[in-house]
Amino acid sequence: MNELIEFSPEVAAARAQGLPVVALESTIIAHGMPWPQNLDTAREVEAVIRAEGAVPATIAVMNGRIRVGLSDADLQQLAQAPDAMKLSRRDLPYAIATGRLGATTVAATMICAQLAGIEVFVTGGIGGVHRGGHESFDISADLQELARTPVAVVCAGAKSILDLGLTLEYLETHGVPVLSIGQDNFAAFFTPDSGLKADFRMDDAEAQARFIRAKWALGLSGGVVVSNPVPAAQAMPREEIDAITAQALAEAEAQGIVGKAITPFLLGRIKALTGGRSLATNIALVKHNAQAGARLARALHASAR
Ligand code: PSU
Ligand code: MN
Repeated sequence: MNELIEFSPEVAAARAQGLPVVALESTIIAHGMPWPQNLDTAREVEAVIRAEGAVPATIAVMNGRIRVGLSDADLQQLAQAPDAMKLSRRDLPYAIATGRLGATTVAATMICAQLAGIEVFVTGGIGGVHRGGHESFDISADLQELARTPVAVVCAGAKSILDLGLTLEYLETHGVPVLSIGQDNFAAFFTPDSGLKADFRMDDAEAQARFIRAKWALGLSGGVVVSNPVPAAQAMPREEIDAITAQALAEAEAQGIVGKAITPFLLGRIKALTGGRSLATNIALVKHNAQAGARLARALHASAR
C-alpha cells in the first residue's frame, strides 16, 4: 500500500473485514460551509452512512500524508482551520510535500479514493463549467477527474452558479455517464430539476451497480456521476435561487474574484443572501446523498470487482 496513505482505525478495520466503504470530501467542510454547521454536517453525514451499513472515510491531507478516515478531533481541526488549502489534482503534491493542512475537492478526493481502493464517493455537488467558461476557461478539474479516475460520485447534480448545459456537454465529450435517481433530469443542487436530461434514469442501487460494473469491466476508464435530486421539501424556490445566484455572480465579477476562490465565494454569498436557508438545503442534500451512496457501496460490494 502507498506509504503516503494513512487509514483511520475504523477504515482499516473495514478494509480488513471487507466492508463497503464510502469516501467523503473535505473541501465542503473547510471551504463549503461555515463553522459550526460544517462540523455538525460532517458528523451527521458519517452517521447516515454508518446507519445504512457502510463505513465513512472522510479524506484530507494532514502532516504530509493522505488521511483516509478522520477522527472527530481531525474533523474539528479541519472545520475550524483558517488556513486549510483547497486541494484539487494540481495542489495535492504541494500539500503533501510541504506538510500543509489540505481539504480535498471532488477531483482530489477521487484520486485519493482510488489510491485507497474505494469505489464510491459522496459529495454535495460536483464542480463544472462556469458560466462564461468558454471565454474564461474556468472549467472545474472535477470534470477531467471524472473522465479519468474510476470512482462513482454521488451528488445532487451541480449548482446553478455553473452552466449546467455546458457541464453536461463536457461530460458527454469525455465519456462520463450521468445516472439519475428518481427523475429523468439532471439535478441542480439547491433545486431538484435543472431542466436538462440526465443520460440514464436508474432509481435503485443494484441497477446503478450493474451499470458501473459493466463500464469498468469493459475497461472504460473514468468515473460515473450519480445525480440524486434534493428532496422537494428541502429544496429552495427556483426563482429565488436564480435571482440570488445572478446577484452573487455579479458581485464576484465586480470584485474580480477568480480561480479556486470563486466557488467558496459564491456559496458564502448565496448563504448570506438567503438568510442561511441555502445552507439548510445544502446540509439536507448532502445527507440525502450519503444514504444513496451507502446503498450504492453495498450494492457494488455485493457484486465482486
Ligand atoms: N459543491 C458544493 N460545495 C462545495 C464544492 C462543490 O456544494 O464545497 C466544492 C467541491 O469540493 C468541488 C469544488 O470539488 O467545490 C469545485 O471547485 P472548483 O469550482 O474551484 O473546481
Ligand atoms: Mn475553477
